[in-house]
Amino acid sequence: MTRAFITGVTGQDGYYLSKLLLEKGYEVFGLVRGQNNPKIEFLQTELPEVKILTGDLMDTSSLIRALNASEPDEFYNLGAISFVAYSWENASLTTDVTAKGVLNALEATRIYAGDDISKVKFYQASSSEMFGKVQQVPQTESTLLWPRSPYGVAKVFGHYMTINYRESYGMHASSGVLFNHESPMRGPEFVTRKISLAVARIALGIQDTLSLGNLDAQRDWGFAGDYVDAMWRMLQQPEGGDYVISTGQTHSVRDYLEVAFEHVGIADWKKHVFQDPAFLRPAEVDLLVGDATKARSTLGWAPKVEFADLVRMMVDADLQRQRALLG
Ligand code: NAP
Ligand code: G4F
Repeated sequence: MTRAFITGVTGQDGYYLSKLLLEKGYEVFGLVRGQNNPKIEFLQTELPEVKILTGDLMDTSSLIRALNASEPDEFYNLGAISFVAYSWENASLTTDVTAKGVLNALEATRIYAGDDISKVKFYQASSSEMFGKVQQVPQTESTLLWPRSPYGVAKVFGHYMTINYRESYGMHASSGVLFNHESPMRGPEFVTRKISLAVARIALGIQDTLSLGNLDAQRDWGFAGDYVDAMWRMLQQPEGGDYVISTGQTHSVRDYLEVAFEHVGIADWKKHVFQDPAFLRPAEVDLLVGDATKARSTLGWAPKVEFADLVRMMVDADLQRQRALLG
């Protein structure tokens, strides 16, 4: 049985990746932080086969202990402070977890592997946010990085540290430069889920308005279920590498609103949506669109879910949850 160890197992991607690996017959171990993390209950209900280990990316010894306990063949480092807006207010904490946490994870892996560095393959969750003020459209593995947020800067550190461990120690370490990917499991702080939740509640008459920031920002949005498959494929390659994972299509926040409201039969959505400067960012990433040619040719990976279907999937899931709450 192949064994996988996942940090960030309580997050969106942790859920889909665990599900995928369990379906493939893996034994899955997940790191959970905190002494009474409320997300454990959800994980134990939805994916009871996942074996929970406690620890924190800021505590290297906890990572070494977790690796010794799980003895993984594959290590997926998904844990991070991942909300960009939060990272300006909490830049130091974001750096400790999202940047230094990667070094801790790599170093724990090196110590765990001892003389046999080939015994574990490592995946780092890098991000299109690293492209920031984009220097090339579309963005590829070799596009110059120009991060625009403390989160983006932290991810650049983790990205280069992963490459450095590959080059310095011969570690099978891969960095997935993933563009935005969403699902019904997305946290409600992110714009897609914030909208799908509000649209469901507006359609059911529970809520009337929705406050947002920049409606013109453009993102290359894909489905999280498709993207975790790319992570797994990277670790099945003979050597580690860096891969852009994206759909190649970009849409604005406005486009997302259009499709979401249309799906519930509301044509005049503008009367429900207001712009609130509180949701504007000190520096914005205006346009992200990726070129996943390398992933297509080397990994045989391609996204399956299209933008409009993704939006409808998210609105339908929130309608179902809100109806269940109404009883
Ligand atoms: P997410 O839902 O925000 O999940 C983040 C996970 O990190 C949670 O399980 C969280 O645990 C954990 N975490 C936070 N601080 C930690 C710490 N100090 N030690 C250990 N774990 C900690 O994020 P996601 O959307 O699944 O994304 C997964 C990874 O991919 C992240 O690294 C993210 O930055 C990166 N990424 C995401 C996207 C995207 O569009 N989703 C795109 C590119 C890259 P709690 O549940 O306890 O908070
Ligand atoms: O949904 P968002 O918060 O995602 P963002 O900042 O692109 O970050 C996500 O994707 C990254 C990959 O590029 C990941 F690395 C990162 O961990 C995270 O998963 O915001 C998307 C866009 C932004 O331009 C933002 O300014 O939507 C705009 N937006 C407009 N109004 C809003 C809002 N974003 C949020 N969260 N809330 C709003 O009210």
